[in-house]
Amino acid sequence: MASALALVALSAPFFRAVPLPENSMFQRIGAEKKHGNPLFKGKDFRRVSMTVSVNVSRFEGVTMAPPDPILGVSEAFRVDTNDLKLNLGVGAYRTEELQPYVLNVVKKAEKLMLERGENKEYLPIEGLAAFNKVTAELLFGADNSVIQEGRVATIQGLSGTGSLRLAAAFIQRYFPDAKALISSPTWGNHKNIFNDARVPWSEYRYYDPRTVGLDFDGMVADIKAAPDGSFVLLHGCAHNPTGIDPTPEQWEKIADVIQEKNHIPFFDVAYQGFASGSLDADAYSVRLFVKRGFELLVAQSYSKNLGLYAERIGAINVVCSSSDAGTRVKSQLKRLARPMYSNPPVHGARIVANVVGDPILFNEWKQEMELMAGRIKNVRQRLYENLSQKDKSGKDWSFVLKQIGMFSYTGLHKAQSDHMTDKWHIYMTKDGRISLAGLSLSKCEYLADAIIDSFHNVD
Ligand code: KET
Repeated sequence: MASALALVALSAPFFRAVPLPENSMFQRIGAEKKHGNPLFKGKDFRRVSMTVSVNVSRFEGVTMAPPDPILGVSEAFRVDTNDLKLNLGVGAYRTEELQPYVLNVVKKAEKLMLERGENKEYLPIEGLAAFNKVTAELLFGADNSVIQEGRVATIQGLSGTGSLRLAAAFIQRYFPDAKALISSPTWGNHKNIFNDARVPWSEYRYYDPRTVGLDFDGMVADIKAAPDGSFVLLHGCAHNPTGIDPTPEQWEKIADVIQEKNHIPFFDVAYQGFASGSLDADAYSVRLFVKRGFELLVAQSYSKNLGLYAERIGAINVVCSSSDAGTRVKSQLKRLARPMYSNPPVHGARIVANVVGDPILFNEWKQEMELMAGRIKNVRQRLYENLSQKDKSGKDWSFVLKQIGMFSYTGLHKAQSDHMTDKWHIYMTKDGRISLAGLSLSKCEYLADAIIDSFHNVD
């Protein structure tokens, strides 16, 4: 058992028999007392502290946490020394050379920021005003009546995750009897977020393995069966992990049933611009619900579309039926944020405000995003061609082309996904998801061989 240092407080009488070394903590404390340190004045100073070596950790009861199903994959990838290794676990964009990519518009915005010599003062609890303004406009459209009428409560969050977590805390506090509904499957962290915020959740059907498509009837039936007034978590676009989105007609029907049940839509928008390459097209679902008059929540992230993963920049927007309600909601979101992280970081917020708020940089961003989305579409196409040419079994791989966004949901089960890693050094999540953003054209053939082998040879 590892020995550890522990700080223990013990009563002085226990130490009578132990000779104190010169200069020990006790002697110094005693000396201070003798000379009348004002801190100890008038106190019976019988309890003292010392550092002792013990064999049993105070944290003995802490068990080992399992690795995170997504971020843990990157950790495992890092320690693999095989040259063929490929990280298709986390949804992070790489260049054709499989290197991380910092967008040119981000570099330009940072240069501007440096030239202006902006300070590092605390932001207000709700974040940078210029960021909050442009982020809501980007999402809803600047001319949307909810913005004009001041009905959106927007506060800067710690990227998508932090914004979702803050919204979950808000739900727990103001709707303690409400339940969240999440798709089956969904991004793994949604469950953690609601669990930690103590919001009960259940799943609605979403993915149909038989068609490798949307189980629309199941989805509608489950949303209908949920208790009235539930929060329905919806992926705004590029559903993670399946890459399958409802059609515009299906979105209308989903809105019908949510309205009928008095549920509250809660959108997670982590891929605006990444699904289709167009910021407006990818905001379709959110804007449709807003147009239909719903009060709703939207968490936003700039990790993927601006490549600001480590800056932790995003927002939570709550659309309310009146500006008065919006003001009150915002005040409560701030109240929740203050004891959690006090106020958000400024750097990423300034980058977004500069890029989205400047017409020239904004246009350059759109072009860069089209390039990124285009590269993903190219590898998707190439992977499909390699799979269909190489697999002689007649299996239909066309679902790869139908899915959108960063990911492909291969249909490989856990043992097959393990085989992908163990034999082929291809790192992916155990639900069979691969991030095409981490794939290059030159690696498609290797990946196709690995998928075909794992699919046909592992039960
Ligand atoms: N929502 C969804 C649907 C999502 O896929 C992610 C990230 C996030 C929110 C949060 O991202 P943030 O960086 O907090 O803004 N997904 C990728 C990374 C991760 O798991 O953290 C992923 O699925 O690989």
